[in-house]
Amino acid sequence: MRGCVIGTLFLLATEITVNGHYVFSKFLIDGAETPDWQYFRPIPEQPANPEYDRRLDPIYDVDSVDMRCNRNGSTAGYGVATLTLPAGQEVGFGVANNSRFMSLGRNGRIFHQGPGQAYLSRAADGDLESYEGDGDWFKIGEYGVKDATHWVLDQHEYWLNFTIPETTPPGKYLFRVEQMFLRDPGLVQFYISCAHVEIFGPGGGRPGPLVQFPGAYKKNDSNINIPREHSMLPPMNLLNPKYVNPGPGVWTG
Ligand SMILES: *[C@@H]1O[C@H](CO)[C@@H](O)[C@H](O)[C@H]1NC(C)=O
Ligand SMILES: *[C@@H]1O[C@H](CO)[C@@H](O)[C@H](O)[C@H]1NC(C)=O
Ligand SMILES: *[C@@H]1O[C@H](CO)[C@@H](O)[C@H](O)[C@H]1NC(C)=O
Ligand SMILES: *[C@@H]1O[C@H](CO)[C@@H](O)[C@H](O)[C@H]1NC(C)=O
Ligand SMILES: [Cu+2]
Repeated sequence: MRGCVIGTLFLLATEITVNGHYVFSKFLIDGAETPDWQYFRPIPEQPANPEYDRRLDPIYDVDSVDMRCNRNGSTAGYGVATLTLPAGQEVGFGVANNSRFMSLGRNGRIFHQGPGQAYLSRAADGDLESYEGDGDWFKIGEYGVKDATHWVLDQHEYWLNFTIPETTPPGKYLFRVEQMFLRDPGLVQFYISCAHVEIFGPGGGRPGPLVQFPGAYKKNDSNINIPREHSMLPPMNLLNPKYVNPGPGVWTG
């Protein structure tokens, strides 16, 4: 009997952990989904675990190089395909549908509500596969606060959408999506992925402000080191003071 109870508790705990995480791996372009990982830098499944896919784990350390493109992502560009996109295109970021956990019924969704943003960084020499993301990044969109108790990005959405600014200089870019679960100070979860895109269009814009990863965020920033009653749990108080997404302002082209 005791074993049974412990077993049940263990299963519950495991489910909560497994359920709550996700990883961005595909685009939605004009209603069509791209295959998981085709244009996204892979994340090592380390150590391999048949019960749980560790690629779903978020990044916690804002000072880590993994803030660029997830675990080992800055050097994971080899063999990743590049998606050609016109400036002005709207693009959705979606999370992997991990069939191993289908029974839990929440796969393919962005499980946590919270802030989200997207950044671009150009591969200066045009070689995206070897680009480590150590150059400049600019923000092209963000999802913030809707009202005192709601985020614009609600729980269990499928797609996080951004529009590539019309005057983005043509070229090859890392396209970085980032979504946050403001769980507790020091335990903020960052869901980050980088995709390879080539943008074409008239250009002419001067993107900015420019930031680097790591560096753009600090552990003690008020939008990262934030008490739960001002972020995720009642009374939330998202407007008092108003939550401001981390990083630079949005460049709209
Ligand atoms: C990821 O990077 C870490 C630290 O550099 C390294 O120890 C590890 O072997 C890498 N893992 C893979 C699968 O490349
Ligand atoms: C996820 O994959 C399973 C198995 O391939 C499929 O039945 C299901 O419809 C998919 N769900 C979504 C949201 O794509
Ligand atoms: C993103 O766009 C898709 C397709 O138009 C839509 O279904 C979805 O609700 C949008 N996501 C958000 C968070 O608004
Ligand atoms: C961050 O805040 C903690 C707690 O207030 C403090 O101990 C620490 O020195 C701060 N770190 C930095 C880098 O400011
Ligand atoms: Cu989670």
